[in-house]
Amino acid sequence: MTGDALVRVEIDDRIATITIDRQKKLNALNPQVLEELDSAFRSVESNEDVLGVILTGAGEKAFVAGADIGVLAEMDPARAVEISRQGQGVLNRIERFPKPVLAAVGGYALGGGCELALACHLRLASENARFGLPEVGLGLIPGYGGTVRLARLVGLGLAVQMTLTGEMVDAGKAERIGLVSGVVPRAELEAGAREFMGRVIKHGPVALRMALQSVYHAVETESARALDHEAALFGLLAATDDMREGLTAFLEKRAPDFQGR
Ligand code: DAK
Repeated sequence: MTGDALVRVEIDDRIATITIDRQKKLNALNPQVLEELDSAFRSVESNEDVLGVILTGAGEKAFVAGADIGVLAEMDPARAVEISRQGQGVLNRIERFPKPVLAAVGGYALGGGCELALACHLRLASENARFGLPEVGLGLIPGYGGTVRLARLVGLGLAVQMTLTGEMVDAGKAERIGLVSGVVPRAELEAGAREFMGRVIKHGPVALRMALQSVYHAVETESARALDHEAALFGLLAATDDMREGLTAFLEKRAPDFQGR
């Protein structure tokens, strides 16, 4: 690896914040950023102290303004396949991450940056956030899952509209169409993301992991098989201390104390 790190990880009160910090290029995704993102998520996955992850971009202007256009401009077909594999690998790791991942979007989330936010389980935007898939204007199509994940979230009509026009959607519209869960002033994004994640990770970690597994498995599977899978996960949960603790705590009218097993 050459130069300074472009991704940093901070852990505080059981939440890991992963920050992409390449501000002079609006946090655009180059191979170094993708490699560091991958190792950041790997390290957080194996850290038992971490219950949830906030992914964000440094600076006031951008979450991530896309894949690095300079890198894309130089790729030949073989390099395009490499770039594609690397990016898809990172985004798939995030989507399948066993702990909740929230994108805190403070500014532009364009192209690969929008796709990165889409790969996260939850999204919170600041008022200056802008989402868009401008790839067709560059003679490209979204290559990190945007043509798949956007339609799942906002429906086919809006996804096709955003993909074909390449136009940006502001934070208010993003909330109305279900692209983000909420919008807060830029100065409150970090605190808002932590508060949101706090409302998630107070729950049983095993239940959260299995809920994510079930929901994401279901969107790719026909209903009968998805229901079988959900039932199997439910059976596994019945063997956990957390499930017993959650049910007992309710009956005893106290807060549960989940241990993650
Ligand atoms: N890549 C590289 N540099 C970028 C960049 C990007 N995506 N976005 C911004 N920058 C750089 C600018 O070039 C500028 O650098 P300097 O000229 O100062 O060196 C710096 O960041 C500040 O940007 P601006 O001066 O342009 O700032 P403005 O406020 O005027 O404009 C903007 C902000 C976000 C509207 C504008 O920067 C912009 O339009 N940026 C490009 C947005 C974009 O088109 N994003 C989509 C990129 S395409 C694939 C997988 C994935 C993809 C493709 C293939 N395969 C699997 C093969 C994904 C493709 C994309 O994401």
